[in-house]
Amino acid sequence: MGTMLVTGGAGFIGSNFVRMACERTDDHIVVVDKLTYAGNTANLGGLDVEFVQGDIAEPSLIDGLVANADTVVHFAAESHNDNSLRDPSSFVHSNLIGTFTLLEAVRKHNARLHHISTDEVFGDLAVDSPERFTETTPYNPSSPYSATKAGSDHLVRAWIRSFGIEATISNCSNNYGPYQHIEKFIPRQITNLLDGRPAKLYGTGEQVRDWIHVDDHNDAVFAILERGHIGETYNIGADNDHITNKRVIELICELMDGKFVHVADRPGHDQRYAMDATKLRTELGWSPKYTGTGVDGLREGLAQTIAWYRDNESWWRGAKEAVEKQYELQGQ
Ligand code: NAD
Ligand code: TDX
Repeated sequence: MGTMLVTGGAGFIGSNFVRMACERTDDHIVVVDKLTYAGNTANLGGLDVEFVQGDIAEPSLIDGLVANADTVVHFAAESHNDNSLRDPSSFVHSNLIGTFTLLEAVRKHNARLHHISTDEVFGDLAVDSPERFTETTPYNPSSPYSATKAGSDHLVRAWIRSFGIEATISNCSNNYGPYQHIEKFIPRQITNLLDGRPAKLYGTGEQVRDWIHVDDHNDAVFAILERGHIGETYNIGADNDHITNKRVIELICELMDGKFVHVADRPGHDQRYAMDATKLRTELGWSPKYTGTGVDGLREGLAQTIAWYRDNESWWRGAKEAVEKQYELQGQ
């Protein structure tokens, strides 16, 4: 039995990861999370983990936690593009300074690190492009969010090459599932419809996101932790790269018997993300559980996610008015 330190483990993907880790490993799990607006200890309710509230950019705190860890899984980040367009400073702090601080502790204490990143580091593709991002696609980020995530990936690679730290990186496409903050596309629409508001589609909605269920993402992270090669990067995606935002919102409206309206587009809106996860599938034998063809790749996972938000109104209710007020100011 070892000790696993999970940064950002009170957020959406991190808390789903911790829930999976409690089932899959005997490790003692320590979660460090700053509890920004996006972190919530209720996400870890009922789980047997040690929780430490703190900032990953705080060197003395992180040094002490990493000194006692065998493995570090690094989810902590500012994660919302729209927020990064309003105020990028917390993105530079958490995503760049935070990752740097963690890397220095990992280097000093020889811990095994897995760094969680995103498909957005590659920039975007044209909506009608048949291309997908591979692990060797050049970085070309668009927003302050994706630029700071790209920078954090570069830092991890530099620490692998220059200092020989034992690290892996994964770049995943858009996640959905339970415990996702209601500022994000899918839970925003579900909670709008539950509230009797219309769903809100940015611009024409022709953009494409390569949606993956959060459990499939985290299952891939486990595959990398267990069988991944040190120093390597793995793309994670579930081959849903043909479903437009409009089609997703139509499906949510169909499942919930609701309507949507068009609102102001996001400035600099990335058009299409598409991940080629061949390396992960062939080298590590991973495959997603939530699959299907066309929009059916999303139907089952969306129905489950809608049921979760319907059953857990107390989890999201408190944040709803303020989130919608902010979007309203942006014409969204
Ligand atoms: P989230 O915003 O729901 O959670 C982030 C968590 O990190 C929160 O609990 C927050 O309190 C914590 N945090 C932020 N800054 C911190 C700091 N300085 N110190 C300690 N804790 C801090 O985000 P998420 O959607 O769960 O994303 C998790 C990771 O996965 C991020 O690195 C993100 O870039 C990456 N990712 C997300 C997606 C997606 O679709 N959501 C896709 C690919 C990759
Ligand atoms: O109300 C909305 N209406 C809408 O049409 C919102 C909030 C979004 N959108 C559009 C914008 C995007 O094209 O939906 C798409 C998805 O938007 P987000 O949920 O904000 O995700 P995105 O910007 O694609 O980034 C997500 O995936 C990659 C995560 O938030 C990132 O953390 C991850 O790295």
